[in-house]
Amino acid sequence: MMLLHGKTMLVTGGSTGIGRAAAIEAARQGADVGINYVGDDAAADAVVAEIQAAGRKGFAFKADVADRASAPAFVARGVAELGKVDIFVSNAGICPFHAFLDMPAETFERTMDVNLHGAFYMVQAAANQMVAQGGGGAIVAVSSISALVGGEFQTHYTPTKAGVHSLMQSAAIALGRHGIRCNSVLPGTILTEINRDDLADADKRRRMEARIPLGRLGQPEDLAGPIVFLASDLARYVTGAALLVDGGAFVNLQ
Ligand code: NAD
Ligand code: RM4
Repeated sequence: MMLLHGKTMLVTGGSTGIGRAAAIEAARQGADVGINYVGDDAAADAVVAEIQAAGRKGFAFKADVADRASAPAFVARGVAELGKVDIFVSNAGICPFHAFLDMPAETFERTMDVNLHGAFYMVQAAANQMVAQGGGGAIVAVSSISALVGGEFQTHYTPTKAGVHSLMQSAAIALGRHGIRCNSVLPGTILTEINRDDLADADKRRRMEARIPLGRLGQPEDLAGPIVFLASDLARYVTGAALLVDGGAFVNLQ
């Protein structure tokens, strides 16, 4: 059984990491998929090629989610290419690790603009399209375990992830009457570009691994199943929920 047969999905930050894995799995599960990204065009083209190899339609849309105009533009492109928007995955994010006391204002504000403001406008644009279509929909935001716990070098980042988690809770209420479900996934530490430098510190990496009951850091593909599940009709009565996908790290106090 294909969980997303006949559906269309848009995902921000779909060229690498978690967004890439979600886009490819969604295509394997029967969805046509459009990705948004910044940076490396070849990486985005490769994801589109994998979507097409799964027999689905795919396209890539290069735009900075911090630019408010990118949100209606991405959704309009999705409608033009795929006909409708059934599923929206708000995933694009950055984490430029930095100490708190001398955090440059630009670093704080850029992180807020991309991770939180970008998510807000993207989700709002997708929701308006879903309401206009009239057939409901599913929105999944990639929040983080960092919505629930802090990080010494993440004082700019963790509030954005708490904000995204909260955005899904409030949007679930605002959009329930339209049959649009809103949920978040809370990944633990997943090996991607976002933390490649941070985890190059062998001591820190060992410390992170030691906290995880399942005994390893995550891979982007570990998020694909949970995102597809929340997007699918199997989760038809799930809204306003947050799913930790962290190998058990959060609950491991002692
Ligand atoms: P990644 O760096 O591999 O992927 C980031 C993606 O977002 C890329 O496709 C990139 O092009 C895109 N992107 C970055 N800035 C953008 C912008 N301004 N506009 C549009 N696209 C932009 O990292 P990842 O780990 O896959 O991160 C994806 C999401 O997962 C982020 O929101 C991150 O906070 C979240 N997350 C990651 C982890 C982890 O440990 N890797 C844990 C919890 C949550
Ligand atoms: C996550 C979590 C991880 C970190 C990434 C960048 O939300 O905090 O530990 O590596 O962000």
